[in-house]
Amino acid sequence: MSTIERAEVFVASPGRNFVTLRITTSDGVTGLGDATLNGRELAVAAYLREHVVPLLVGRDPARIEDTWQYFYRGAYWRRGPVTMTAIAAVDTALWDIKGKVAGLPVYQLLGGRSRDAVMVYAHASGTDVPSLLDDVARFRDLGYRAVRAQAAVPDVGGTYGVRKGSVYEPAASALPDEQPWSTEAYLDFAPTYLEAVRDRFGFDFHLLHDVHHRLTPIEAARFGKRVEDCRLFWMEDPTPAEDQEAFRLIRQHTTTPIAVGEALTSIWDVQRLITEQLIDYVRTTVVHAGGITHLRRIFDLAALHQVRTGSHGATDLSPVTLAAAVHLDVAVPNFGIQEYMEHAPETMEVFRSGVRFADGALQPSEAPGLGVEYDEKAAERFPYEGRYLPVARRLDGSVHDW
Ligand code: GCO
Ligand code: MG
Repeated sequence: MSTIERAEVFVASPGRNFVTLRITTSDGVTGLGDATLNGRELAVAAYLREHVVPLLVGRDPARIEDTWQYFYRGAYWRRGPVTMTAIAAVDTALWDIKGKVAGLPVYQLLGGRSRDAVMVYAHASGTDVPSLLDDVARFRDLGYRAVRAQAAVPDVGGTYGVRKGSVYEPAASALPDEQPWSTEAYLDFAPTYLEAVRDRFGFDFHLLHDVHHRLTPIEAARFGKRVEDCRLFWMEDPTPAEDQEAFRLIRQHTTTPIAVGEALTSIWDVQRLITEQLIDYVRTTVVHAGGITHLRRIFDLAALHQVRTGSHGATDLSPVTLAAAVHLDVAVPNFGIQEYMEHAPETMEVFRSGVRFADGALQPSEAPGLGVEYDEKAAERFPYEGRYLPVARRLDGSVHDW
């Protein structure tokens, strides 16, 4: 029987910080898992090194489900982003290995294709409305069929989602950047630029918007109602999702579709949202929600309740997560859309991925496994640098949800 011989944790910063797990079997087969938790990278690296790797060595790499149960139930302590990201890395690496052993791309192990391609949405942003419109035009010219639009709220610095350089990177400072927030200014301004996008480009493409957990349920309800004529594909994270019940109030007031879940880590965190149809798209991802095994379980629950998938895919999720996501996206019946931002060139030097973009959609690699290789030597050129996500404060100085 083949056994797990080695599991190595790599922490590097090619373009941004990534934590990567590589499992090697006694037959010399390797598998990769992403273990990146933005701004908390070393916590997951330590959890893996201290508490997971010693228990992995000697196990049967073919027993993916059993290994998942062992690290979830066997830890006694449940859920939480650090634990679930570590379990995800193990699970993803074992699917990669299973694919390589079988000589099949992972999507074939998941039941094969349900669709020909995976529609993605791009991130358009602007420091003002004209620059946002230029950015939307650029993505449409690149062939995207779905675009998310975010613009800086006038006179309120540091609005979420506005790109500074060519790559959007919120975790850019050694200590958390403190950014001001005004709900009143946002609620007055955001609907006007979404309308400006529709006025200029019409309705032949999908328009999305990320509220990024900033509103109360009744504010979110007002926002959703106000933008109904923009026919958004979704409004994302209108209110923080710890309180699943809060979404019922939003739902009672607006037909604007709702997407939630990028910061949630287990099926229990989205159970009511899904079973009571309080959302339309579930944004949990491979890396933060326990890997391919657990995410598929969430997606299957979602399918029963006509909730579709819309996995998180910002650049703080490594190309290993993107590859795994695209294998799932192409296979599950209830796929909705996949978030996609191009990684920095340094990132792609270290992660050689077979995922391909064409006509506003992604294709999984046809190579056995996930189709991603990690270049350890190249990664050595990019040492880890501590970086935090920003913190938001209301204009009176109190802390708000970022
Ligand atoms: C998105 C997300 C990201 C997150 C980031 C946090 O919709 O893409 O909201 O931009 O803020 O991934 O690490
Ligand atoms: Mg988001």
